[in-house]
Amino acid sequence: MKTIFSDLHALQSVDTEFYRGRWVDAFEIPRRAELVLDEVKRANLGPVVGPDSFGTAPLLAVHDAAFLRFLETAWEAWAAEVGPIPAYPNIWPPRRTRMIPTVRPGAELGRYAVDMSSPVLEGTWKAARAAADCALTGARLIDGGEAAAFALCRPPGHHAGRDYFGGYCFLNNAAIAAQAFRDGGAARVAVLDIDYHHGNGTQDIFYGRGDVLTVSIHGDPVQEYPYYIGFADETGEGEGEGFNLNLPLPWGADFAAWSGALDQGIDRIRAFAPDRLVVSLGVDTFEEDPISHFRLTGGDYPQIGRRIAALNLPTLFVMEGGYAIEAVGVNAVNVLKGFEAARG
Ligand code: OKP
Ligand code: ZN
Repeated sequence: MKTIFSDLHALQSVDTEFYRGRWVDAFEIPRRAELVLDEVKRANLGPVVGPDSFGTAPLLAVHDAAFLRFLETAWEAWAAEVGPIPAYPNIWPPRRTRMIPTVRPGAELGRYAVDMSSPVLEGTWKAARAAADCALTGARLIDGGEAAAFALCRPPGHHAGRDYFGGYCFLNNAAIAAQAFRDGGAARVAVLDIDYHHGNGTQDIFYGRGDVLTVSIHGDPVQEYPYYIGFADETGEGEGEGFNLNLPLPWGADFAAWSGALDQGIDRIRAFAPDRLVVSLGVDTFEEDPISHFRLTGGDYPQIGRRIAALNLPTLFVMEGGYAIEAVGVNAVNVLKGFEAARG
């Protein structure tokens, strides 16, 4: 399969992140994407191509217009008031406030950010746009007849909602691609999120819709980021009732437990009979991941790819998390190799 990759990801780069009250070495770093790319090449997965430019229309199909304007202009406004340093919020709107726009960059950051893990930098908008373009290019390749594609997106996307960013995510690459599939004529699209963390942004974006099924296997929000969402009883609302499936697992879950959840997710997707599948591919389920608590081992990843391949759907893989730096490339590419091996 083809891999879609842009060097512009490297514009999103910080040395440190605020983690449990301390500034520590950043986990979500450019080297992650470089190592995945190296492994794509080493393993001969297929050609690596750059993204096409899609403009803002496909972003507006998923995200709020004022939110996108904010992301595009936040750095400039912050740098003018504060100086050329990473833009972090340190205030958030309390509950039950009216969301009246302000002219202060710090206040606008707090309006749209859900946490402090995703600073807005000079190149953030460019990097996030390039990642979304990678996902959209993958969707275009599949609409053009390719059986599968790998959008090597960075920054990741699945924590970004219609009008919020956080968890290292700015634009929801997987949701943007899923919506592009719909707009390209697919009647039903499924998103399978196998990142360790709940795909809260993706769930939220499609929560009221029956045309996009969202399935996520993740650390139980009672214990794990994003904490306030991702519980098993969140099944969708209105026309979307029954079209969101959360499969939370406790810390320490091994492949036996995880793979039972994958079976449930795959059964639900098969019953939905979608025209296209988007896989939010995180490999932070790995036992050595520094911020996660599942116990998958390296040998499990090809098997995941084989099981996804059995759905026999045109499949777009979209890179999300994975922070065990020495393993992120091998584990991600092993999912794709397992998929390819099963498809023949
Ligand atoms: C992004 B993706 C955990 C701190 C969490 C943000 C995690 C974002 C993960 N104690 N910080 O889903 O891999
Ligand atoms: Zn994750």
